Amino acid sequence: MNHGSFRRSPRTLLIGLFATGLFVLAAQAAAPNIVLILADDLGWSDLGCYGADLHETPHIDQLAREGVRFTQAYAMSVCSPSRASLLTGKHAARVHITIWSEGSREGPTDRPLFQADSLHDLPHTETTLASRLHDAGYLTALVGKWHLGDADHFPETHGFDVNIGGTHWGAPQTYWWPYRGRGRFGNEFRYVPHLEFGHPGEYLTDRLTNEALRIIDQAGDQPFFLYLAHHAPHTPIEAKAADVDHFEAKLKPGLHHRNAVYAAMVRSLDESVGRVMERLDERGLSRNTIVIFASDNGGYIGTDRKSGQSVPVTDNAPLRSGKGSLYEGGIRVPLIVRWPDVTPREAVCREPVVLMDLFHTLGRLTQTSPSPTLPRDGLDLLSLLRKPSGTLDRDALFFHYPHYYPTTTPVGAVRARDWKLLEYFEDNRIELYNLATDPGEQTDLAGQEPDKVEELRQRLHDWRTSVQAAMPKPNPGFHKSPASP
Ligand SMILES: [Ca+2]
Repeated sequence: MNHGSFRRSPRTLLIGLFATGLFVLAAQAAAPNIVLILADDLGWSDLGCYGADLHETPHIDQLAREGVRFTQAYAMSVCSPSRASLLTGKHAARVHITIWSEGSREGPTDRPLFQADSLHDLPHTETTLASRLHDAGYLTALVGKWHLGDADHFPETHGFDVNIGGTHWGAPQTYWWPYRGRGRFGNEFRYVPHLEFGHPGEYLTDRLTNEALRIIDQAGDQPFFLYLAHHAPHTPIEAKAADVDHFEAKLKPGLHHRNAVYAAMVRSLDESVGRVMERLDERGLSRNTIVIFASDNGGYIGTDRKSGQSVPVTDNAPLRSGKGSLYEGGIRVPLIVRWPDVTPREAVCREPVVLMDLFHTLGRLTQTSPSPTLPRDGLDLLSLLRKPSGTLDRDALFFHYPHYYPTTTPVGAVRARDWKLLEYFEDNRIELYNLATDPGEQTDLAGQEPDKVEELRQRLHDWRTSVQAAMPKPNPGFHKSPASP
């Protein structure tokens, strides 16, 4: 029997391997880099291209002109849940991270409900976008905020080759080097690791940008995933004096935004985006780099009294409320995607999307399928990025915040096309809004639309069951004051 036709000579094998190697190299060279810039607590209307008046964001506005700007992008309502869902492609309720890490340890004991259980650490059973990209040959780097667990769950354990600054803390003690001190967070001695060598007057947003540029410079020919997770403009509200002076001088009655220090923080964030884009240009990488800009939750509408300010940090108008809440001001965020050869220029997309969609969208670059058991809580947005006027095959988006915050009591919500239903868990109160006619959620239609209420409430309950969402429990020690209504 002649096996000759099945046998390869060593020389043929060598040529085959060489060709395969070239193919792999070619594929790697073509793999686009990813720069994901995530702002912390930046509100939906905080950017020039989203209608801000006091704030100035020319570089981010330019990025929007070069790609697609989403007007109805959603996140979770606070930090850690958004970051967990973005990195895993799963809903935060399914991952069981529904409040920021520190908040999971202890909730209020003087309210009608005990908050739901929420994990402090992102479990290692989850597969992150970083691990998938790492396995596909990417250099993966986190620069900035992590907020998904203690040291044994730091970015290095979740697929990141490089971690600069990531800890379990959700905010820096201060934006000024050496980024540490005492007092602001009770007895906690917060610091930002890996930034020990700096100089007095150095500002955190600038420093993180320097570190990000270094990653771009050092990547060489390796495709990279740079997750630049800025702390700005989260509290403490601190900014560079010259910028604060600039915005103080610009303040006048009638402006939507009124906090000059916050405006200055947003300017530094904008400059960071400008510097990253400039460096990509200088290194000839712009044509092969996907740049995404987003925020992790709605703008913070309280005041930062510890920084000596009396005006609210920001205002998400025309949207209602802010960070923590499931009204639009708490969950709708800016999202801009610039993907060369995919996104058209100056495009606006009005289709509702959510940050965890990015996991499924960017995951396609790994050319591997995620585990078949991975729930499809998010969708691949590629078709929408190519044609921003298109729609997605998705009936509804769900939200779950079974915790307290100054803007809310424990609550769940569903958005189905133009309808939005909120269910407050203390008393099962329902509110219903039509976002097409009432984007500010001012007119509760629950009493007028009983059928719609029943339909959406049932969908919300079914969804919670399907993801095994943790719920708050009655507080037996809570007694309503006899004087209260
Ligand atoms: Ca946040």
